[in-house]
Amino acid sequence: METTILDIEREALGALEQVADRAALEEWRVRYLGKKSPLSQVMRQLGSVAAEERPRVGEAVNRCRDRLQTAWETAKEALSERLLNERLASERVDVTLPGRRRERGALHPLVRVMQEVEDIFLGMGFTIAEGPEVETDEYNFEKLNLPKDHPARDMQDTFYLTDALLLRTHTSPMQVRTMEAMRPRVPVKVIVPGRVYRRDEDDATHSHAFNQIEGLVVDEGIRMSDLKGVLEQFARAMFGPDQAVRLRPSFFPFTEPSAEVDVRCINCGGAGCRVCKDTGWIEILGAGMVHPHVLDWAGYDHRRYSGFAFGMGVERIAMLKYGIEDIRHLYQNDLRLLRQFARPV
Ligand code: FA5
Repeated sequence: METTILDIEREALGALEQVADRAALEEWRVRYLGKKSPLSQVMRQLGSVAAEERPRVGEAVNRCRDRLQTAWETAKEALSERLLNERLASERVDVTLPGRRRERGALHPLVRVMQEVEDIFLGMGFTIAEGPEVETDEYNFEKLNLPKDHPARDMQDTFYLTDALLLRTHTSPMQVRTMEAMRPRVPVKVIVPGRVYRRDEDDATHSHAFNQIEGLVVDEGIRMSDLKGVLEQFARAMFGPDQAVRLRPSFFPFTEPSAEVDVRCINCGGAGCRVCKDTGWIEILGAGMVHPHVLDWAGYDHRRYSGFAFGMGVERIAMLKYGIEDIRHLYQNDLRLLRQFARPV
């Protein structure tokens, strides 16, 4: 009987050495320490052992069970430690590994220029408004003194959705919308950035979809010299402190008098070059004093109030500022162009 116990112990300890994971360990425990284990069977047979032998055999079984129990506990701890070490090793972070480089985005040059223009006008006390790109004929033309069949409409032929709805050809409808929303309060002092559309043939300086920034100031006593002063201030902030500005007489049905505004050619400084077509000047915007009709229709009596307005092409400003010779470069998303502007946002 006692040799059987020793065999059981040897076999159990041998099997314990083979245990490699928690499931096997549990299996081992059930098999050698459970109710149906060989040791329990020996205990059950104790009745058939001679009475004087019984205490010794019983004791031997108990000692054997104690040793197996201790061996199991030791194995369990060793296994836990091994599994933990394996996990630590497999999940170790190698801090010497170089990090993954993140591609850094940048503002598109047009967005950058828009923000610069906005900042300059915010600094002069303007607020920013936005208007709809799908506009009514009424606001895009009629309320701007451009009745149906007015020949000046041809200068801004566009994409019509219905007879009365179109993609706006300029941001000027927002002059009217802003005044209607503000009346009778003054001063009105707002800029309006936004996308506009025209049936222009695309070429180096024209696009069928482009961006404008409208400006409008209405108050008592606003004069042409205020317009010139604001635009000079803008040109110097945008292009440099010595930048000169020139107003050329022009025509817009919604301003009277009207002007086109040129800046001294950034490329040649006024000497004459290909960029300025040898004139020494480059046009950046249209402007003028708000026409009395437009003021009256929008709810500001022209006998009391006056105002100026301007509308600049954002692409043209960006091209001038950054020496981009073809407007189409701004829309093609060629990374070689965009990377040049990849300063941190
Ligand atoms: C206008 O759009 C007037 N609404 C401007 C205005 C506002 C006048 C307020 C008076 C008072 P014009 O069509 O000239 O004007 O366009 C204004 C500017 O938009 C131009 O100076 C030019 O910089 C830009 N521009 C015009 N057409 C295009 C085009 N097809 N592609 C890119 N830029 C353009």
